[in-house]
Amino acid sequence: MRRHSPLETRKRLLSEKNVIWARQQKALVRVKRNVEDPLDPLWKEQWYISSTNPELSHGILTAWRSNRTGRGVVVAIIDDGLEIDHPDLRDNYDPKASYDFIDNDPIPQIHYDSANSNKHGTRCAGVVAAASNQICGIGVAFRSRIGGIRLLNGRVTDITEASALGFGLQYIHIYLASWGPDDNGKKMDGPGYLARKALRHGAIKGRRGLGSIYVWASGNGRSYGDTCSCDGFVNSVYSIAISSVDESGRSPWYSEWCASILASAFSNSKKADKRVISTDLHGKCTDKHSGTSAAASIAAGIFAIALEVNMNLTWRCLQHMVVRTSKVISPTDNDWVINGAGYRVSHKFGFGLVDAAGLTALARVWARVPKQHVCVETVKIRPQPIQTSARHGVVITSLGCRNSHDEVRFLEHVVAIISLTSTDRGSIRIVLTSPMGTPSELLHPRRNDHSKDGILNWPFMTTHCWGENPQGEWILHVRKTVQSVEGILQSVTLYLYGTKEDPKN
Ligand SMILES: [Ca+2]
Ligand SMILES: [Ca+2]
Ligand SMILES: [Ca+2]
Repeated sequence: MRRHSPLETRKRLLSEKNVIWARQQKALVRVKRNVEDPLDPLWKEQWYISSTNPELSHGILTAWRSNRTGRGVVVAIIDDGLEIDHPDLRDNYDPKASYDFIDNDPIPQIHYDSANSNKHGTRCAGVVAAASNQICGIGVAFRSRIGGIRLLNGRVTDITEASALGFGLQYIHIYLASWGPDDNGKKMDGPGYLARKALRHGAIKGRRGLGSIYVWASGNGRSYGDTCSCDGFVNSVYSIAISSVDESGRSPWYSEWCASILASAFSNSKKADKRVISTDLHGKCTDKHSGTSAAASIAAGIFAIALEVNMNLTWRCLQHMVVRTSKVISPTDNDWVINGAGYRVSHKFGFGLVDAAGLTALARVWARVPKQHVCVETVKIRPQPIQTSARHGVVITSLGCRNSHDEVRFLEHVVAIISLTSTDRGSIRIVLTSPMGTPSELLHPRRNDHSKDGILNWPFMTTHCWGENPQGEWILHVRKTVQSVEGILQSVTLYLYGTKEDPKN
């Protein structure tokens, strides 16, 4: 049989009365859009970026594939300084985002000593913004700009901390802070009067009213029995507290737990080969960055990527998006609960592993959240002895300030300001249960804390009621774990942050 040419075939087909269209099909060139593997020599060890297991991944490669790498976003590391001439940092170093609050000069260059004790800020910076080149590894947001705000390694006062937290509010987008009170499991400490004001001022006035983003490491003191609910920086509604997850999705031995953690990010575990790659002093690289500092640095890089997608996100938009998109890890861990708004949340992980792919997808379509309201419930309680069993919790009935201009129907953060006396503070446990039945452990017993100072107006914050309706009975259980300890619960005030309108996007 004679073969017809394609042209003849087409003509014959078109001559048939039932054929309206005919074309010869050709093979087209279509190339998969793979990200070229970075050339940085330590890239092959950057498991926390390159993981493609969908259940255990930050989704950073997905964001990179859509060309989101932090371009145009400025991140400042508030720490012990920065090796500003490090070959893997200098291209992204931004002097306008930098200041030295120890020596009061504009250059945050670290001070060297024989122990290399001031390497922390340089290591955090590399995780965020080490350049894409043939040196060390690559940062999560490798096209963001990085500043150093030198604060540690010297006498720090409230006014210095406040100045650092308020530096460059209209220029810097994200501040990364991986420090705080000693994680020895004894301290109950946080920002002083001025630093508290600075955090609030940054959230309200920073980024021309969109609000500065403060990313905070949750703390490394769990082996000392410490909890991040005793760290006032972590407890602040204006900071995003990040805890650690190891490569298998578990909470590592050092990572503190508390109800104010918003989300988590990868960091080291017991296995020596699973640490975080970064820049180190003297132009070197390190594969030993670790702890919740490394996790918070990864999160700050991911937030820089999200801001590149949408520079109009407010500080609250970003928190809502983290709640919405973070991934449940270790799903069988028995600390996860499903709150009244349907979110899974945990004292170890917050809402889960920060997801760059989810955040960038949501950032494209996100509509700004409604105005924030704060409904304050001042409770009249008779001072009452703290018992080992707390059959009678304190009941706080809230209408969510219904029909007032403070009305809250969709919660964001909840803060319980509590005062109590105790002959041994470390034996106190405090649990707040929301009207929709979600328990937040506001304080767990700490074996090293034998303070007799009690607790005076401490703001315990929980993220766990996010999205719930606050109307109904809140129940506060304060217990002691040791019979001989004496204590009296003196006062409780609830601050219910949220919106009257549904913030669903
Ligand atoms: Ca200096
Ligand atoms: Ca590099
Ligand atoms: Ca701590």
